[in-house]
Amino acid sequence: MGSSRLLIFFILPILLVLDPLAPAIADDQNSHTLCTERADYCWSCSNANNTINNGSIYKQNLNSLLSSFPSNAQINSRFYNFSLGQAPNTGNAIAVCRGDVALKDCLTCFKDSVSILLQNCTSTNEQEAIIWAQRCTVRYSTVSILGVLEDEPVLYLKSPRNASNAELYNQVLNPLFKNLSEKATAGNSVSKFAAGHALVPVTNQTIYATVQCSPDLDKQNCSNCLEESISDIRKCCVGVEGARVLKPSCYLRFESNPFYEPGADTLINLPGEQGNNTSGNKPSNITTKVSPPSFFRLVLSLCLLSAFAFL
Ligand SMILES: *[C@@H]1O[C@H](CO)[C@@H](O)[C@H](O)[C@H]1NC(C)=O
Ligand SMILES: *[C@@H]1O[C@H](CO)[C@@H](O)[C@H](O)[C@H]1NC(C)=O
Ligand SMILES: *[C@@H]1O[C@H](CO)[C@@H](O)[C@H](O)[C@H]1NC(C)=O
Ligand SMILES: *[C@@H]1O[C@H](CO)[C@@H](O)[C@H](O)[C@H]1NC(C)=O
Ligand SMILES: *[C@@H]1O[C@H](CO)[C@@H](O)[C@H](O)[C@H]1NC(C)=O
Ligand SMILES: *[C@@H]1O[C@H](CO)[C@@H](O)[C@H](O)[C@H]1NC(C)=O
Ligand SMILES: *[C@@H]1O[C@H](CO)[C@@H](O)[C@H](O)[C@H]1NC(C)=O
Ligand SMILES: *[C@@H]1O[C@H](CO)[C@@H](O)[C@H](O)[C@H]1NC(C)=O
Ligand SMILES: *[C@@H]1O[C@H](CO)[C@@H](O)[C@H](O)[C@H]1NC(C)=O
Ligand SMILES: *[C@@H]1O[C@H](CO)[C@@H](O)[C@H](O)[C@H]1NC(C)=O
Ligand SMILES: CC(=O)N[C@H]1CO[C@H](CO)[C@@H](O)[C@@H]1O
Repeated sequence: MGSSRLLIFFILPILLVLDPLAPAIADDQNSHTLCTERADYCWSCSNANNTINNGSIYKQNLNSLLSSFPSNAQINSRFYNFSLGQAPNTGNAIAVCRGDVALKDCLTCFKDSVSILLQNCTSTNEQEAIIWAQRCTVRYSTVSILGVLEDEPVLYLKSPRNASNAELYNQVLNPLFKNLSEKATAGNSVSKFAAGHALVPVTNQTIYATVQCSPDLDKQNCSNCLEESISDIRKCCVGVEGARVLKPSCYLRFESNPFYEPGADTLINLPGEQGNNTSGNKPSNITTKVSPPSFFRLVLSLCLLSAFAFL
């Protein structure tokens, strides 16, 4: 119930073009999304004028919650959920590390992410926030978020570089992500992650990709979240060499260079007909239509270096 109310403030699909020529940062009245250079960290804080709870008590709970975690205590998992305080002022948080990242690096990522949230989402009106780091995700809310499918806000990050043969490139993306999604979805309650690469026929390019669900999601919701994100690529990111679709419950990413730990890599052999352009996935014709305006309430660009960031 509370969550549907909060949803109002979180319906913002956002497109970030990693474009050095577009030095604009946009804000919405109800939430704002910002990225660091090279999009190592992107975060979104909601800005609801709160009537549900006592903002200052909630903020106190949240600050204690986030400050106490991650502690120097042993870190033995890539997934944490924690809550503090009494309803309706409870702070609920979830932290998920990318499935291939070493535990000690997860701790660093959690710490850095929490620090950015504490410094950047400071208003007592801010009831929910999420930060997507390259190696982990941390989010919090007044309402319980554990096991709940949440696909907003959405953030699309695009490489400024075009794929050299967009049609062939796109033909590979779909089956590659389908394969990885099945693997991630079949994961367990602490990890739903998959990484792998596939070869683009003829051009001999390699596409590296990862998918991940928040591991508290059940199989069906994980699958739904990823499926929708895969189809989002057609709306946001066709024809480019790399992109990320970032949501609270799941995310995916592809690049023309490896960006995950080598140990997590697998070669994904796509169905045999991939090289035959007469059958299988037809390339779509929307390669040049980058952002259908009706779909985005907000389009923003960042002043970022032209190189897409890897790790
Ligand atoms: C929030 O609501 C209060 C009372 O309803 C109002 O006085 C205040 O101006 C509002 N603040 C913002 C930022 O809208
Ligand atoms: C919130 O709690 C603080 C501390 O208990 C109190 O001073 C303040 O008046 C409360 N605010 C509202 C809007 O209830
Ligand atoms: C969430 O945290 C609670 C309290 O620490 C714990 O008991 C529970 O098992 C956790 N749930 C998951 C899915 O990790
Ligand atoms: C998926 O998530 C929704 C809430 O987000 C929850 O009600 C539902 O039980 C979950 N599972 C399935 C299979 O839909
Ligand atoms: C394709 O790429 C592989 C490794 O990236 C390389 O060994 C091979 O020679 C390339 N083949 C062609 C035809 O370019
Ligand atoms: C994914 O690809 C791997 C390697 O090519 C293959 O063994 C596996 O069966 C595929 N999984 C699915 C669900 O297609
Ligand atoms: C690809 O097409 C050729 C002829 O165009 C056919 O001989 C071959 O069997 C096809 N390969 C697959 C995997 O369908
Ligand atoms: C796809 O078809 C075109 C012409 O229709 C041909 O030039 C090209 O080599 C084919 N590609 C593959 C991978 O078979
Ligand atoms: C795709 O584009 C090509 C040329 O740009 C055109 O001939 C073809 O009819 C288009 N296909 C569809 C389904 O729109
Ligand atoms: C990439 O492709 C789009 C549309 O096809 C074009 O507008 C843009 O200039 C291209 N960018 C580069 C860097 O080639
Ligand atoms: C926009 C903004 O407030 N950015 C700040 C976020 O927090 C970092 C420190 O973690 C500051 O350096 C930024 O200025």
